[in-house]
Amino acid sequence: MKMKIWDRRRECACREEIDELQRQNLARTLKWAYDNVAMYRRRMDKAGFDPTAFKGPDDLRRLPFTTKQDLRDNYPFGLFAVPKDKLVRIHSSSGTTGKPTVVGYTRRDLRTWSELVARMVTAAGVTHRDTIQISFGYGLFTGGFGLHYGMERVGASVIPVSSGNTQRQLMIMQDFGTTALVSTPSYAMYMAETLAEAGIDPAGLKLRYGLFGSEPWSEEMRTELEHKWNITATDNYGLSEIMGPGVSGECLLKQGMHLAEDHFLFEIIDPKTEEPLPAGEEGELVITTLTKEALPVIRYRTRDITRIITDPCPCGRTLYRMTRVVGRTDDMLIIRGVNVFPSQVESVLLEIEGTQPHYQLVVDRQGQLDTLEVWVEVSDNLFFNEMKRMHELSETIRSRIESVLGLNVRIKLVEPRSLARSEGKAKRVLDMRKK
Ligand code: DLL
Repeated sequence: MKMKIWDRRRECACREEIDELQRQNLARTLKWAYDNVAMYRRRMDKAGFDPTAFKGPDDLRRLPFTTKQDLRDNYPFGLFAVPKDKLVRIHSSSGTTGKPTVVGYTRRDLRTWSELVARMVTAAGVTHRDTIQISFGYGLFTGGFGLHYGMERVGASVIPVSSGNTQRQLMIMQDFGTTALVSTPSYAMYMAETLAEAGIDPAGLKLRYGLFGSEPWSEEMRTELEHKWNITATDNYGLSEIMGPGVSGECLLKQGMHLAEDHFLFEIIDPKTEEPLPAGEEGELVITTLTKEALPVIRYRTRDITRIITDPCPCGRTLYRMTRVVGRTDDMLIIRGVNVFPSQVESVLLEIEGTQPHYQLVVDRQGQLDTLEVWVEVSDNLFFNEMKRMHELSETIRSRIESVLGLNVRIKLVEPRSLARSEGKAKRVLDMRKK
């Protein structure tokens, strides 16, 4: 397979070059943050850290982490390193609890962002000949605009359809000849279902690629989406506090997401002890920005659980990769002492015939113990079929989850199309304990 590389010089740089670039930019960022952001100056002074004497990434470990709470505490612009007149864009997280987190970009930051998204989408197969349907929300969320400008940078024809109005999405896809769909995997699944209901054969569409991200999804979900849409689907990752989409993304070999190591420094820590973990171990991803002007961020705790792959990728890119994110530490469920992420349950469910990729996890508490009930939609034909097969299916799911995840859960099979569909990030967990 011949694959285009957007920025060969950077993406295929040798390790020494990347290390040196990181060291230089890290030194600059630490000084920049010290000189321009009161919180970082205070923290570095307290740690006895002199940014001008900085030697290399190992020194960084003496600095405390930055958290989402720090951004909230400095709401809205307290962590910005530039005066407001240097900002050319402001985004923000949805902020379902408390104040949202606000992020800003200078003109140069926006240029870097488009460049990194261009790199990421090129790795996922997109070229200037493609027609891109961006079904991420446009607005304060970084998904819509982030992908938009990166795709334009590549020279692709961008359709900024935004999320929602699923019927119209399909009409546009057919009439405009969309070749790549950009959305969350859960919304792509919902669209695929609407497609099937409308009796449209995906083989008749021009669609070739799906670039999915912004929420955890399993390898089994990828297989479903590729099959339902007749496409190649890749995963891409990012977060607004660091930049937005474009922090990492898969190439067409689909074996982990190449990290933009020339613009960010990645560490993996044990989320409990907060100690750095050796290369290759699974833990929480911590990111330091290396070139951001408006909002430099030092050792940001993403809460995302992943692993860094240092083996060379056959695509030729030398940038390290991260594995699919299993979930956020905040979304990890602890059920009778077993730690589990919704995406792990998803993997098991989707391997079982008769179930649909629509499910919800309901967590409750009985006495001191948390309980988990898995609601899963069954296929049309099965639902209207006899009870006996329903019981069998329910028992198959229960025992598979028990043997794979070591978790004893209750299964509730529900009618096709009865669970809520998502047009953005899916809400997989319904937590009754908080009610
Ligand atoms: O979701 C940025 C983005 C937009 C990435 C579009 C990719 C595509 P936030 O809304 O700030 O930003 O949410 C960031 O979403 O910390 C992860 O928990 C989760 N997340 C993002 N991408 C992935 C992914 C955008 N590929 C949070 N797999 C992150 C799993 C993801 N989780």
